[in-house]
Amino acid sequence: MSGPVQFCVAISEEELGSSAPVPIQGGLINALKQASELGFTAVEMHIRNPRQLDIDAIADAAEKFGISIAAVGTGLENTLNGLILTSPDAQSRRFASDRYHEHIDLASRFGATVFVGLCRGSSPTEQSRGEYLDRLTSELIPLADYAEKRNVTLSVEPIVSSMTNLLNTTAETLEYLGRAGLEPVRLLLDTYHMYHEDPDIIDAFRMCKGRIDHIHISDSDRKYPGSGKVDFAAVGVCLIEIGYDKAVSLEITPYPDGVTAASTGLNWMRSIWSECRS
Ligand code: LER
Ligand code: MN
Repeated sequence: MSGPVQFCVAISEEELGSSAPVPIQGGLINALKQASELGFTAVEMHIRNPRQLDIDAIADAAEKFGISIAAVGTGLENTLNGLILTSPDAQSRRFASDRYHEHIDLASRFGATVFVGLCRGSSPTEQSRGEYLDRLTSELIPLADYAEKRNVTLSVEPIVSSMTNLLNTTAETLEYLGRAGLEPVRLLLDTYHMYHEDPDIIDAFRMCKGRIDHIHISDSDRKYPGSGKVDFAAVGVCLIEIGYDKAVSLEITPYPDGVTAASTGLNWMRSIWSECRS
């Protein structure tokens, strides 16, 4: 039987808009306060550039509001800054890798996991997918080693094929992580991507037992759980069954507004976890 999960929510420094799956946007310090007041026990910070942040102020705020920082999200480094770990250009890869070192340093302050999501980029053709995945492996091995020495994990997220053609299903991502040197790398599973790519979400969670470091909760429409087609009651039962005891994090659009989305999602998560346990 697993321990209690942490109820977590995505927050950002930037105003990202209504289509971004981050419910509490526009200032990390204020977001920490708001997330704590809403009843979350953890946050994941979506970071555009670690160097632009006052890390001491963030650490102080997290302590003051009694909330932990479970994860560092790097997707904005791709969507806003164009970072690509698999770029054919060595200098671009170097730049992306250097930035990942900074994210790992930031995460080490909080014992957080660092996501590998959209920064993996996409292969321009089907034929070059293998070459791109090989480059991803070459970048991840030293990063995972650097992270491990700092008590940080890297979590690779399977992502829907409309956003990338590298690692879409949970099964192929798990198989990819079987490559030599990637043993310390973990999984971030997101119910939105799983709904669209996996033949069966529950089977997908089960096959990853013991290797999942973080979970994104998001319905099939990227809104709060209960708004779409994902069977979250079954997800809750499965996560308890496989002993998952880390963060379940709302990575959802701020619909109809951020606070309503976050609190509706939190109520859903609370009811599912308490019902599954009773
Ligand atoms: C990032 O965690 C993610 O799920 C992607 O869809 C980027 O938004
Ligand atoms: Mn996600």
